[in-house]
Amino acid sequence: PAAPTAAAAHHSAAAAARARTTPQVVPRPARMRVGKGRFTVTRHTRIAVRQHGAARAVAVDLARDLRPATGFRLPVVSGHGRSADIRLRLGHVPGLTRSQRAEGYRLDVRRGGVRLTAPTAHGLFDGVQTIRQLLPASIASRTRTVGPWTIPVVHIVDHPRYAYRGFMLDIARHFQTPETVMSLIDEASAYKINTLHLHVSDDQGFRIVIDGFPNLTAIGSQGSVGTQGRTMDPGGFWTQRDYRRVVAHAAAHFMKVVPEVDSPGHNNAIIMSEYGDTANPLLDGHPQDINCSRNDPPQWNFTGDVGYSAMCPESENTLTIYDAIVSQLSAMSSSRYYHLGGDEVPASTLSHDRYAAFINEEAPLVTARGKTVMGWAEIAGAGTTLPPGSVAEYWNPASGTSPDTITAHEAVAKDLKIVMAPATHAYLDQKYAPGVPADLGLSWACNTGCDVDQFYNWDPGTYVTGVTDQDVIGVEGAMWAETVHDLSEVQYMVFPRLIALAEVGWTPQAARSYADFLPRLGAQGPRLTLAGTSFYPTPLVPWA
Ligand code: TNX
Repeated sequence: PAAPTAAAAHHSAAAAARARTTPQVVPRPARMRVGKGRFTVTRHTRIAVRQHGAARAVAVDLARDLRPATGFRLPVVSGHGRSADIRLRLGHVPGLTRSQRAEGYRLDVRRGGVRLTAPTAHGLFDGVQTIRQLLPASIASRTRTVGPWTIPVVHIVDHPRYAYRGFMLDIARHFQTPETVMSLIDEASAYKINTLHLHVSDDQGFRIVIDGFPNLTAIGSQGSVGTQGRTMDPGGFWTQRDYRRVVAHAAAHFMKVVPEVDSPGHNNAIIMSEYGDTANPLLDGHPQDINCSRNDPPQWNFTGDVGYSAMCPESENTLTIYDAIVSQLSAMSSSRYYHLGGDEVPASTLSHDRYAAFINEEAPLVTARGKTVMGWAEIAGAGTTLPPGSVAEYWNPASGTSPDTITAHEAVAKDLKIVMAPATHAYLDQKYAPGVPADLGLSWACNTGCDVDQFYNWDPGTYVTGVTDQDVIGVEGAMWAETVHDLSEVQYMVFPRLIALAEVGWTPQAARSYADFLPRLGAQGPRLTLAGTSFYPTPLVPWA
């Protein structure tokens, strides 16, 4: 960690003073008016909730969040409650448009009590995250701490800018346990991130059991980046039960899970697993015909090389394998989207026509399972036919009118929607600064660094000229895992940058400013620390 500079220390004193007076909420609410005085949570405070089901579950979660630090009982009571309670209810919020109702909420904190209203349980959950941040940072402590547990008097009407606010995690390059992923769900959802995109397969490993294709995990999960020469990176896989547990944990945090098995490239692990699967009754006995990689026969490659592997679009076996993958993952996943990958297949590996043929074969497998096709932006290229409303994830750093923005233009021309994840503003695997951190991160998109300023200072709605805000459904931070091995390394790359992206995705552009953001981000430092979340203490931020 870099030593704080004198300027940062000075900022930090100023930030601490502001923190005592101004609410430090991230993402910044769309509308917030701060009044005088404070509400105090005491050992008599109750949480009242009018409705049953999902709304009540949110109330129970709030109580559970606040109990460790306060030591209060905070009983959850049903019904209207008393004015001195923290009262949650599903109900109409005037001033929210139709689309804003999905996650909008209204929070009224008075000296005498707290009232949270939302049209949906998801909105209540978002409002609860705001309440947690309005409490002192020590609320994040996992052991009993002294209060007072006050919430400033505020009136908030809030809703997200974009419906899709994603965090992508690559569990293929290095395996991560379900527990690690569930911790990240807890941490991301606290900043109102609502989608977990799981990249479950890549050249180095296939990570989820697929019924009928035991080799995918028996063979395909054994390695990871660096396996040769680094015996501490053993690989691993999830059972379908593990996957369902993660989906359920995400659902409890109002996050939807989008699975991705990359195709037709980035799949050497699938090829290595199935190429020799001649006895599999689901295949035709000649599964070697799936291999269109540069190597024939294929061979393991545990480096970070990309672009050499591809499955053959002409092979029935290829389709059989993908049909099983798509149908089983779709059935277990909560998002309406299924991500079929589609990135980085150079014409020297598979001609563009064959690439497009592959995408055109796989897309119907996805729609047949009731899912909307999502893929990296290359899926919009010449020759592909995708249903309107399919989603292209734009990852190229090119912006404005640059010729490299072609994939975004092709996507819009085909009536696709866009998730913005330009590498220079949304790639969580890139180094913060040259050589920082020394042992983690890549730098291909960020030679001069990609710190929170880069992650904050861009507008997804105008990033590519000709792609309008109407075309964009959201943003996503992508945590590729060539260099990270465990939860704490992942957290160090993810935080604090994902918090900046969370605000890019939530807060109206006109209500965002970097200067206003920095002290609010700084206020998250003690919260992350108390929660045991490792993060990069960038010198750009006046940490509280
Ligand atoms: C490019 S971006 C990739 C990934 C790598 C990443 C590393 C994209 C769709 N593909 O395969 O992990 O760069 O930063």
